[in-house]
Amino acid sequence: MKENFLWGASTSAYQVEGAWNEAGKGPSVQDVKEIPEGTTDFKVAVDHYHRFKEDVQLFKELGLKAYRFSISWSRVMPNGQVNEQGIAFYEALIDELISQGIKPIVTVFHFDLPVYVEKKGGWENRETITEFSKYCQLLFERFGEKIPYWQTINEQNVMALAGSVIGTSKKSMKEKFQENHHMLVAQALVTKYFHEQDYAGKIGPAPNIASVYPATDKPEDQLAAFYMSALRNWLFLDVAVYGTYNHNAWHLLETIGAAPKITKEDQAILASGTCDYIAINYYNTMTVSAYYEKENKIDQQSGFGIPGFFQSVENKHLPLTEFGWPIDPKGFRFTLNEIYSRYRLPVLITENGIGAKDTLTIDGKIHDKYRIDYLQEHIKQMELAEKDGVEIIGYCPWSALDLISTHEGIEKRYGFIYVNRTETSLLDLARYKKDSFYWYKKIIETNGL
Ligand code: BGP
Repeated sequence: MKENFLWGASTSAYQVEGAWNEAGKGPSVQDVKEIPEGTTDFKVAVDHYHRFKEDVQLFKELGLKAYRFSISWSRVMPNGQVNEQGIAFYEALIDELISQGIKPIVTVFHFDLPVYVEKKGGWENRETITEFSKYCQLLFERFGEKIPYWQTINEQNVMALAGSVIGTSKKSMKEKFQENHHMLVAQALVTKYFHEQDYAGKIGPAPNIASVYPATDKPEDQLAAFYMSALRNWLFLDVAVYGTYNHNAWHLLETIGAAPKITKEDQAILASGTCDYIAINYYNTMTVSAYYEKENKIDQQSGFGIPGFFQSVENKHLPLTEFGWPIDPKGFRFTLNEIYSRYRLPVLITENGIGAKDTLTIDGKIHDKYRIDYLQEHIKQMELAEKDGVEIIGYCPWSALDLISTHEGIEKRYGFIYVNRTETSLLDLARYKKDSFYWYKKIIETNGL
């Protein structure tokens, strides 16, 4: 990859930190949501809040050039007021990273709306736009000089399309797309503010983008793929990059009665706060046919159907992970190219990885060859995408260390670093380097070679 490429790794606040009610932190929707039976909650997570120095040491040994994490809104503004102890935690983390030569990459909002905001109606209430702006202004003021890349909102498209699974919203499509609209306005407002203040860093959205394949060569399947992509991918990036709704996505939303109410003023705001770069999370592609009636199993990566437009189908050419997500490295190259040819903005990969049930051996090893294979194939395709001409800033796989999966507990592990705990017992929370740790270290040292 090109010089100064940001080989990194990612996490999010509620999935690693723990200390869910310490040092003035208020609850977020993730702390109070119903969790699936048999999986752990987020109260201790992997105790990164107390062990961040040890973790940053391991990141340094791994050779990370960048670490992408999120800030917990309910830790720094638990009830609308600043919690200086929360700010102090992130300040210490950021300074520790910088002192070890690791660039801090920050996501402002990753699925964890504070409960005090949710109680007032959450994103359905327009006042949340103001609350979010206050929160972002605080972060920019305190950390604006130290962060080279900011992401406004993680996987806003997943919140709109699979909110019930990840615990962010259980409402109807109509209500969710109204919430979504308010988030888009909030994102544009803070982006505009960030630019006006002339901070040194760059700011962008972080949706989960997946190219969509037609199930067959039938023209109606082609159109189905086009429409799913408009709704799942381009709606979010068109607003972030061009400041306007994608007209196909809008037509679909109107047809199913889910188009949000938007004002002239909103339109002007969207146009005035467009992004500097695009961050994306990529796990796999989607495959769809023309619509037929079918029950949909929804999670972040499963498909879904919209009557009259498209229906997700299985892609029999793709193997599945242990947790049933398709594996499609070539789709990664295709997705990166699709994004770049539409928007011509640099792309930062903020998530990519494989969830698996790792085993800690008696001598403290984790032989995660499946993870090495998965990441290696994706890196190869990313390098081909770069050769195709896509401008890529960095690659931050999910996840730097093991963390609690949003809806499948600790047993679905993603990290380079193993954390010794189970769903039901915290054990000693000790850190162990997986085989993938040593492999990724070499990848970084040789700049991908
Ligand atoms: C993305 C989220 C992450 C993470 C990842 C893996 O949707 O941004 O927070 O959870 O998916 O998902 P899961 O934990 O469900 O396997």
